Amino acid sequence: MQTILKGKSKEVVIDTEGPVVIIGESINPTRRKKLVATLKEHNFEFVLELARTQMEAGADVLDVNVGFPGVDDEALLPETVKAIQEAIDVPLCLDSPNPKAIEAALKVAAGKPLINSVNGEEKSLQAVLPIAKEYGAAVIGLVMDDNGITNDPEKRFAIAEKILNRATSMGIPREDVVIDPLAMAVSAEPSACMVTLETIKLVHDRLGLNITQGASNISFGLPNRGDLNNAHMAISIWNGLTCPIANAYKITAFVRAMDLIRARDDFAMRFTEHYQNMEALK
Ligand code: THG
Repeated sequence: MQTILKGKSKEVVIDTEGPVVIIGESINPTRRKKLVATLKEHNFEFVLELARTQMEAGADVLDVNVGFPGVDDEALLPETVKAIQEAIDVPLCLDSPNPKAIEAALKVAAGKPLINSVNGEEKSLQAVLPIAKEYGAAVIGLVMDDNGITNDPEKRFAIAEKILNRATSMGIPREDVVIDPLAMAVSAEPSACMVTLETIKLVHDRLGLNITQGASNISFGLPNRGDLNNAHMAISIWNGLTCPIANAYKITAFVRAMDLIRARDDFAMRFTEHYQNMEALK
């Protein structure tokens, strides 16, 4: 299954049979005071710096989230999208809980973006899927619904299937639905990782869709987050995760290793190239 995203001209293929695609996470105001301060001034220099750093470090797609208290994201998200795509040819992942902000961004976005996100709630399905259809965008489906978040992988799977069926019934191609199994803090819920890993397996085996997840959510509140994230990432990829939302700076070397081990990087070309790129940047 191939989900094809596009920037101005650059095409990125998320392929269930191919190497891992990295959706760079760093354009997100969480813990980034400078990003909030510069966005408030409509100064996009720092956004571009974050974007370029993610690309150099191996990101294929950039997640763009400009959510902070008091923001008018219906104005700021499209402005930010324009600023990035005028400078960099990259497909974007438009990250907002506000369907109006997503639509405003789709109006100005180049190519074919990925909407982040829709979920199984009736209100969300009705607001977001028609927009995805109208603009020809791909969409991430979060496996939660009007009953909230369940810890039963079969129930999470059922929500993924519901989102897929609603999307295809509206004419959205099935390959343009990417499922997020909802990675959450294992410090708060002992079964958090197991539920997510099992959900990935069910979605991969029964639906064959591409799968994303926040790569650092599970380690929230714990020390040594890198090792924990990587252990979870290895099993996630093995079970069918294809396009994590992650800090490329921290994850690329690891996913290149996973691709090499899984025979998705002949003669270690990409593994070696990444190492050389990082040496050159030192
Ligand atoms: N699923 C989907 N979308 C998402 C998430 C998800 N979007 C937001 C988030 N989760 C993924 N994006 C980020 C962006 C920034 C940070 C984490 C996730 C972040 N994390 C560090 C921290 O938590 O302290 C700080 C910086 C760092 O270590 O690099 O900044 O799950 N569909």
